[in-house]
Amino acid sequence: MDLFDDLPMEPEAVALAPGALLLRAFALEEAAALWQVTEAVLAQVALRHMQTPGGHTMSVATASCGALGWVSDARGYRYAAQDPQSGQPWPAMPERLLDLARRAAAAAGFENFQPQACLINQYVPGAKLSLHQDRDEQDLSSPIVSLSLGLPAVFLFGGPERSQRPQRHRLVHGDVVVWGGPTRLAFHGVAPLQEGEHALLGRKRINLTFRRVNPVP
Ligand code: MD3
Ligand code: FE
Repeated sequence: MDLFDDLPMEPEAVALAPGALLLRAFALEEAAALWQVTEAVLAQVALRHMQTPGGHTMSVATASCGALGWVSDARGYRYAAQDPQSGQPWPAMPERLLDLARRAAAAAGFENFQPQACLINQYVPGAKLSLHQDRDEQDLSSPIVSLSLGLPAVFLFGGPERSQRPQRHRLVHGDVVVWGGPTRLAFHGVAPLQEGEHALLGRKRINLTFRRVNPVP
């Protein structure tokens, strides 16, 4: 139980590392509206537990919106224009989400961020994301913008080497992080989600990541 969860939070920017900026409470005032449009997306596309190339089933459930979506199966990780489960294009990225991602990127010094994919990760208590790098995008000059909604999580933030012991950072409802520059290829993950009940989302955490996949022409 967090005794301070109901107090209004001042937006605050914390540099986690060169190129990684935690914008605490950046989206807090509009979080309910952002969750509403996310739920509308999730009415159009199924969350699913992807298979990793190594044959494991992810504990995190995933879906995408935008021109491209992230897919993992026995063949590997990649971005695809269609949902392999439905054969249909992914739902459009809601303007409201795109606008949030663009404002956050700009606040971190990345003007004119043009994400092609929004990956939606759903965590229920116990779900985790093992340490990994995000290297399926060809455009490494654009940042990744992440928005946390619902239950808090402990984000693990390592270095360029998997062996480096990660820093731990608590991410809560309404927090936004912009990952760019030197940290774009850092190892990172999420510790197993703790049990809890969020006033708006219930017993889960949703993380949205906005990604540019192909270089901007
Ligand atoms: C740091 N998601 O989907 S978001 C992922 O909370 C992923 O669901 C986590 O890692 C989540 O790939 C973390 C924050 C994040 C996203 C991408 C990064 C941090 C990053 C790329 C490089 C370094
Ligand atoms: Fe990642």
